[in-house]
Amino acid sequence: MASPKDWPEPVIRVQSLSNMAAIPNRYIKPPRDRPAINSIQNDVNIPLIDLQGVFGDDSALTATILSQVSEACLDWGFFQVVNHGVSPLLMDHAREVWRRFFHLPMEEKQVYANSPKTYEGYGSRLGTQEGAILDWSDYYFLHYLPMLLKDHEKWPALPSSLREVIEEYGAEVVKLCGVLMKVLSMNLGLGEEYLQKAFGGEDIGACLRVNFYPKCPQPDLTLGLSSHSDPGGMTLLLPDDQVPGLQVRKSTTWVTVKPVPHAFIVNIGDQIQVLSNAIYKSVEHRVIVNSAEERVSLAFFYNPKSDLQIEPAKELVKPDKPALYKAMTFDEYRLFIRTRGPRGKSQVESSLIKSPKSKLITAAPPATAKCCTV
Ligand SMILES: O=C(O)CCC(=O)C(=O)O
Repeated sequence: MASPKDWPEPVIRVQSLSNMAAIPNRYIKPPRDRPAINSIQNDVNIPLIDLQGVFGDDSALTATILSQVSEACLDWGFFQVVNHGVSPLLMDHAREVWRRFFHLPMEEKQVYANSPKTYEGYGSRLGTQEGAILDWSDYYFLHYLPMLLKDHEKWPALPSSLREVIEEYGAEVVKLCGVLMKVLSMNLGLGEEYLQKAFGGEDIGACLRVNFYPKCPQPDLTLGLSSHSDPGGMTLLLPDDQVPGLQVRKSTTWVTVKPVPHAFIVNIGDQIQVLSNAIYKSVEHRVIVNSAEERVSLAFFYNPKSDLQIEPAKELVKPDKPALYKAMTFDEYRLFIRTRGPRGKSQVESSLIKSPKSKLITAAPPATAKCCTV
């Protein structure tokens, strides 16, 4: 399966549709996938963890933080972190510079129109299946690492500060990802550098997808981003500070995350599910939109080096817990989402990925879930 060179249909920018009275049929989801916005609970939360001092001199504090992260990974696969070391000012700048990019005239943005070959640039769909029902969002996708793939010429030249701000933002977020990888590795009982080494050491991959969700005249009929788990290793999301929209699946409910100011939302991706032999699981999430306000989010994906074989850590494979997944490179793995688009957890649960010996006890949760607001 190779990436096609072009989109199967002419690309329509969702931003150009946001003033219509009704959304085109292409964006109307089947009833089971629509956001059910009438059963909201305010008493559930994804965990919030203060990372201050995580690897400082106070070993009791380190142990407490590690245990909070461990619990969050096991219970939710999602958590928010504060006091994480990334400058709050830089976080605000990064989001605002991208918001300004999406408000540039269309001709400026079209210069960077992407293709499904690499997805780099300005895009409006994930997946290449002709006739697919689309999501209500545009995005910009770029490579931050490895150095070989980073190319400032493929990043927007306007606003004029964008390249510099994103360079600096990426460096700080990569540092934070390194800290979190160490925490996850230790919590799994592996050496503290284990996960980082398994990802390729210095040669890891990192990409940024900036999501732009325009106002939507009929938000009850569509989704900003369909349910999916992240194919990569770990994601650090900088959400919109004003507009909620991210929903995380918790068993049979959807929980709407209310972001804490200047927190990152961290989630486990499929590659860590594979490496941890499903001790940690990636979790489905999706985005709802609204008619009153646009929304901008920055998803920073921390991934294995793309041509390394990723498989369950030998240390986590036991006679009573065989390797649940086959070895596969991330290059091979991500072709699925790149061709089929976001499809819940169907990839990591599919027989293409699972090892024949596996008897995975986790069944995919039912397709419909109720809503909660966090
Ligand atoms: O916009 C969001 O809150 C989530 C984005 C996301 O899930 C993604 O980019 O994969």
